[in-house]
Amino acid sequence: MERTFCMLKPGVLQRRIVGDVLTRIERKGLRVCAIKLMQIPRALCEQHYAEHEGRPFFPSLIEYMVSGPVIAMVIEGHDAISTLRALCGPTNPAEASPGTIRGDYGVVTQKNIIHASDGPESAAREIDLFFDAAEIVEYADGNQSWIG
Ligand code: 3AN
Repeated sequence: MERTFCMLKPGVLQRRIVGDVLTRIERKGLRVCAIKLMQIPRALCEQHYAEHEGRPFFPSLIEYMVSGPVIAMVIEGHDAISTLRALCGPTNPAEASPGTIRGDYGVVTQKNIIHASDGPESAAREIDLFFDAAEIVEYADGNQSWIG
C-alpha cells in the first residue's frame, strides 16, 4: 500500500469534470483517503512548487494555480505513485496519449489538469504540506483483496 498526493488544478471544477477524473482514478483501483476543495494560499503554492522556482514559467504557474479552487487529495493503493502518474500521462498534454487524463482533458502544459507526486519523497512532503494527519482516513472497503 502506498499513498500519493494528487491535485485537480484550477478549471477542473469550473469545467465540471471533477467526477470524470475521479472516476478514472477510482476505476483503476486506487482510492481516495483524504479530499478537500480549497483555494491554495500563494505561500503554500510557492512551497509546493519550490523546485521550479527560478524557471521562466514559475510566476505564471503560481498565478494560474491560485486563480481558482483546486481539489487536493491523498490517493492510496498498490504502487499508487507510479500508477497515478501513468493515469495522468506526460506533463505536456500534447504528448499525452488519448486514454490518459492529460491526453483526454488537457491542451497546454501549464493547464495540464492534474498534479500527482513524482516519487515517495515528494508524496510525503506534499501530503504533509496539504493535510493534517487527522484528515487522512483509514478504512476497509472490502475490495482490496480483488485489487492489489
Ligand atoms: P509534472 O506535474 O508532470 O510532474 P513538473 O513537475 O515538471 O511536471 O512541472 C510542474 C508543473 O509546472 C506542471 N504540471 C505544469 O503545470 C508546469 N510546467 C512544467 N513545465 C512547464 C513549461 N515548460 N511551461 C509551462 N508550465 C510548465
